[in-house]
Amino acid sequence: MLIDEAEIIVKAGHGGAGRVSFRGKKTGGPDGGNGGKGGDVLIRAVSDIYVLKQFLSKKVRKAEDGKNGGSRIRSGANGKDLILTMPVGTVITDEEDRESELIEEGQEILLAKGGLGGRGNESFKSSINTTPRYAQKGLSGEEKRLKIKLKLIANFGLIGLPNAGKSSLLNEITNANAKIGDYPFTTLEPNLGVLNGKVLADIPGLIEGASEGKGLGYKFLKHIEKVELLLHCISSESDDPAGDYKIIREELKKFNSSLLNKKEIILLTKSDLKEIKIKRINKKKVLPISIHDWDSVQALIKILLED
Ligand SMILES: Nc1nc2c(ncn2[C@@H]2O[C@H](COP(=O)(O)OP(=O)(O)OP(=O)(O)O)[C@@H](O)[C@H]2O)c(=O)[nH]1
Ligand SMILES: [Mg+2]
Repeated sequence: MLIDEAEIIVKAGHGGAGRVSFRGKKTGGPDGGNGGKGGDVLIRAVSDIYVLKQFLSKKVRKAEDGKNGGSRIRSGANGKDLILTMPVGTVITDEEDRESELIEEGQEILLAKGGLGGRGNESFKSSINTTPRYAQKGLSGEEKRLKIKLKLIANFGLIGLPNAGKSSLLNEITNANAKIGDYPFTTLEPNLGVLNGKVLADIPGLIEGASEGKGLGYKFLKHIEKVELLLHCISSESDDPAGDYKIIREELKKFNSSLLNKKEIILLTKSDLKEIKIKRINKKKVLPISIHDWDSVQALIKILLED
């Protein structure tokens, strides 16, 4: 399951306290060291779209506190930064509705700043006060409540009637693990998968009358409005593949006629089940494919990666 929304609390580390101490009794000078800085909380963008699932169970994340200062002017160690990974395409919104977005892999954004460490008594020594008996506490780290949303823009969109084999293909060529079933409307929400950094969206099957509210798929067409290429799946088992094709095109047109101008590949799926004689639909070449025919799957992958 793809987690594309989460609410989390991040806490940067508390600064360590400064120390009050003095050198051996006789010499007596102050030697308390400073506290270390608390760790920051950052995010780093990665290409794995599934990493947000870490926030299902761990919603509160905290960076390390700074260590307290020691005697003999030893500073406390700084707390370690906490680096959270989130996918490229994640939008983070804070409580003041300020947004930041992860745009490219490796990008880092500071979410919460660690608190400064307190100064130890040695640092307050002056000609006026040679034996200060005080030190500072460390400051607390920033704490933020954040909303996280993954806004994916798919490169390729799988469309077709229910049961055409869309989700099976998605699973075959990407890291997705979508539910498959030998009945219509197995897919209830869009599934996403990644093939060499390109995102493939699989939406619930469309049926005739989808634009009048029949079936499920219509409202999900928004997820494929921006794709570069449509993968139109038609089952080889169909008695009328060209008719199936027309039904879907008609619904696409009603949703947004510009969808008809997108590049598309017509896939005759489950080609292992029936010998295919059709060469073209709507004057476009069709590509027979079966998840049980490795060569046919590789041929599709090749086209997608060249695209
Ligand atoms: N023999 C064979 N069966 C396939 C192939 N691809 C899919 N199937 C079967 O066809 C059925 C439907 O597959 P799905 O991938 O769930 O179809 P879908 O288009 O995602 O269906 P919806 O989500 O309901 O729209 C399942 O029983 C699959 O096992 C194929 O290449 N060959
Ligand atoms: Mg499906």
